[in-house]
Amino acid sequence: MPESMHASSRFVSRLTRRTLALILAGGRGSRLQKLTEWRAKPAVPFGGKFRIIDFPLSNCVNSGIRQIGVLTQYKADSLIRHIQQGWGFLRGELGEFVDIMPAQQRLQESWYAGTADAVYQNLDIIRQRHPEFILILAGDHVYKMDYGLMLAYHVEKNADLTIGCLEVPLADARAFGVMQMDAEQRIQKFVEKPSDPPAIPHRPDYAAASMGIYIFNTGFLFEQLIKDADTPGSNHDFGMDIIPQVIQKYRVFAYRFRNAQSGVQSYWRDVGTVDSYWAANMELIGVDPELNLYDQEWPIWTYQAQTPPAKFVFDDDDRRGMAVDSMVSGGCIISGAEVRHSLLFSNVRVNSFSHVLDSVILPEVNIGRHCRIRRTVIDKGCNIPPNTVIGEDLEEDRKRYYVSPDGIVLVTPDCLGQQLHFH
Ligand code: ADQ
Ligand code: ADP
Repeated sequence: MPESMHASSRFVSRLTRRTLALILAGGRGSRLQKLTEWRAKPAVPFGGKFRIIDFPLSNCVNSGIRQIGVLTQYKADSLIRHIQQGWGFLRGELGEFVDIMPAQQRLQESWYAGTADAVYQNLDIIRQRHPEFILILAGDHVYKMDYGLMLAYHVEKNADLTIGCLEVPLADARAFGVMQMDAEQRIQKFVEKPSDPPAIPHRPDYAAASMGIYIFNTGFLFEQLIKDADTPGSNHDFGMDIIPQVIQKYRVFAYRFRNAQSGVQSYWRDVGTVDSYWAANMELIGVDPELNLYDQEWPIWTYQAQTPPAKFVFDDDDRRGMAVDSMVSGGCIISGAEVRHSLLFSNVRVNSFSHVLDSVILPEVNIGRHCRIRRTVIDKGCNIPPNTVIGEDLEEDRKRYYVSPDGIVLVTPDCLGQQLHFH
């Protein structure tokens, strides 16, 4: 490594060590329908053996940020369990931790009002950690990002606040905070979820959207939160209240999320709907997906259940159990059945004469004999009775299951009249 690179990685690691990451993991994500009826969106399983929150958590650890708070609220049971089981490997004696920060720490009657309130309610705990920078992240986005580069940029710009920014098609921009910057990337205007989003100059079909990723200097953040808490009528939300308030007076910069080497925008997905959830999982099966889970330089850490290898069985009549063009996790048994272009999470069983195509099957699902399942997401623990056909006649499916605008069927235990499943 050349001397200058040594110096710059030392510089970055000094910054990451002085950073506390706060992951906002409280939102409900109701557009995921029944996948988030009983669990917070960050706890939704993703990619065969992960949960969505493993992505921001892994980004922190891989970036050298090992002081992390997870702010929970809505249906946090499975989220908390997952973090306790899977993320205990950080070394407390080295000052590393993942703290779970539930709502109602400050003896207030209310749960977190908005994202800023979620942080405000934990001010005392945060203060005790003495961070110099606070990195605020959403717990429900799937992406890989080196936050160290963003921190270096924040310091270089001498910024009070830096916001991660992504170019999105203008047509989608209404779902985001949208910003306008000057030539130095200093933000001049910021509107949360505008009805008429402004395009990027010279790129009329794109807007500069906030990724909901913020780096604040700690003192500056505290001042703003305390001010906001006393502001009548505030929603106590970063995008709606805090950011629009500070851009005129302070140094607020956009950090453009691009692949540092190629200049190409990097992978980032908000798997907020059943369609986008299905599509993002399906993408992983491709030959060269944008999100490479096999990248040893940027491992995605998770809770590893103890499972035996996946097994493919020829049944008694010599029918082949097989999966092609698919990802199959540990503990699965495909016996005399055919799985094509599908993603199977851990401990799934597919029994003889059944066909599974273009589907995402969450852990512990059992698919009985003679089933045909196509373009379907099946929630954890479902027991699909023999002879079930899903995804062929959507009108029929709509009577029992949720069918998305793109025609993806979502099957949850209650649709099958089944006992809900606890672990
Ligand atoms: P949204 O994603 O619409 O926009 P929000 O619903 O507030 O904003 O969620 C942000 C994150 O905070 C999510 O991870 C959510 O789970 C979590 N969260 C929400 N309320 C919470 C609470 N009270 N306690 C704890 N966690 C909570 C935001 C920004 C936009 C930006 C998009 C990018 O406001 O400006 O463009 O993210 O996705
Ligand atoms: P996860 O699937 O996130 O690990 P659990 O193991 O707690 O969460 O739940 C598994 C299944 O049980 C989910 O499909 C969910 O629908 C259901 N479930 C979870 N918690 C409850 C609850 N409190 N009441 C009813 N059903 C629940």
